[in-house]
Amino acid sequence: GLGMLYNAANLFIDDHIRNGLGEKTAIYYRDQQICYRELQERTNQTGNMLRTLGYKLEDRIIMVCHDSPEFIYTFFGAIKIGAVPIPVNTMMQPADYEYFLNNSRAKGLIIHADLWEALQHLKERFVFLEHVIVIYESADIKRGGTLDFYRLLDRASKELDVAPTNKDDAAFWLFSSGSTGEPKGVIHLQHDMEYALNTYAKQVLKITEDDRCLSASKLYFAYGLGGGLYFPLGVGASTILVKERPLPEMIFEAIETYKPTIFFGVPTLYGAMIDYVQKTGKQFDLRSLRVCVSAGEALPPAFYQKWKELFNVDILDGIGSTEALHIFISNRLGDIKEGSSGKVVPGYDVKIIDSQGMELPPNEIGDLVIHGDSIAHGYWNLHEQNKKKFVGDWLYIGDKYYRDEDGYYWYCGRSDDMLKVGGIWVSPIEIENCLLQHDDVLEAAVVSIENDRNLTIPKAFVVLKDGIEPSKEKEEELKQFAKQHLAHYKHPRVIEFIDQLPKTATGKIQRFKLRELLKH
Ligand code: 3SK
Repeated sequence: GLGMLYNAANLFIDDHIRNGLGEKTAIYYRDQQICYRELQERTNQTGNMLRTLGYKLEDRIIMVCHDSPEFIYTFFGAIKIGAVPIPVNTMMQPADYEYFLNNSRAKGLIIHADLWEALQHLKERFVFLEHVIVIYESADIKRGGTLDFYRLLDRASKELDVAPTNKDDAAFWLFSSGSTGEPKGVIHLQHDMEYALNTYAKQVLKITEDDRCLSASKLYFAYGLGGGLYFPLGVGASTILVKERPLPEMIFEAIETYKPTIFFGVPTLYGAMIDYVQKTGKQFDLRSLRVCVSAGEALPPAFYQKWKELFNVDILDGIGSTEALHIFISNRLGDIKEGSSGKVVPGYDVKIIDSQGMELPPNEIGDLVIHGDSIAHGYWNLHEQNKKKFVGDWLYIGDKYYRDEDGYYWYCGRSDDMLKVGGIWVSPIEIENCLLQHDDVLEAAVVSIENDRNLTIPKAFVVLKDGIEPSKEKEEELKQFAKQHLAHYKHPRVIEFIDQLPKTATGKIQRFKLRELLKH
């Protein structure tokens, strides 16, 4: 009656103990080395803690966690009891967490103490929330009205019976930013991580038990979740976790200290790391790396070349999506076409289609659609958007692409207005809404532009209210305002004042016209 049982926690943790890897280091974190046996025990304790609190199959738990061992205990502890963890971005504003909690109707929130500090005043607004479980570090001051993660964990059993899930049960969600400005809950199933592991990680990266992975992209992003969590754990390898924001110096230091073999970054970071070396003249030893990975946006060929010149290691550029879970088109070791996203990853099918859905021949630009078994079940509670995005077997990525005669894919821009900054989706509407809160702003429209290094940055066109004069000072003031009210990476780097915005008859802003304006 229960069908074929399948639970991702078995594959990514328990099987390694059965296979004799219990004492092997699974996680490097600061001065700690956590072996697979300890990882299993802590994961089991987390599952038991949640079960004792009443969590059952399908109960959702929002995780606002730094990249740390507790992230992994919580993620797999919840999955093992059939509950559904939802890791979210730790850089958001309080109102964003209110949205994540209420939209998902999560019963639980597991959160690091420093992040709870900024959020606790909104507690009354989290209408479905029953438990706040706070992860304290030694220096944190404890607060009342919440549960203490480690106090509960230490009381819980290290043995845990896995829930009777099957491969098509929901395992976890990730929130992906939407063009309406509202993030969408992407529901991933128990089998999705194994599929991405067996395709991209094993066949393109050729990951083995001997690898050590370091992901600068955080675990709450689909890209970081693979690189920093279920790729290494899927093959009994090790992951190196860094809690802090990924700045060049810190990443260089982490590579020299922990000696990863695979590094996952985004173009903006590769650019910043190259700059850092060129400006400071410092030298770093990155010889432990056998391959670097880039995703999030197209990697400028100059970065690939400079990185190779400085460190003698290749960067493999690829494209993935939160809905697809990980990378489905990628360059290969020994087969790199600079500037392209590479070729289709085994296990995925890709088509480039016109507006009628007809497949296009090589060198013609169209919409990218893909097929493969790591694709999400769908968006939570978004019936209309699901019909457009998940069409039969095909996932509409929302990017314009063409394929050359040799089978390499070339990125040509977004199909809609979303922008990707530093590899992270940003909705123009969110930035516009923020600017509109400023007393002097009448209208705003945001588009992406490329900076002098071909990286995407947000640019805002602003119409000022009557009587307010455009000036350099006003531009600076608006930028500061946006910085204060938005996650840092979202603020518009450039602001141009104009008299009016192009609009449709029904008053919708035509951002594509602004993009065209920029070309001339
Ligand atoms: O942005 C990407 O290319 C990507 C790669 C892997 C997983 C998820 C995403 C969004």
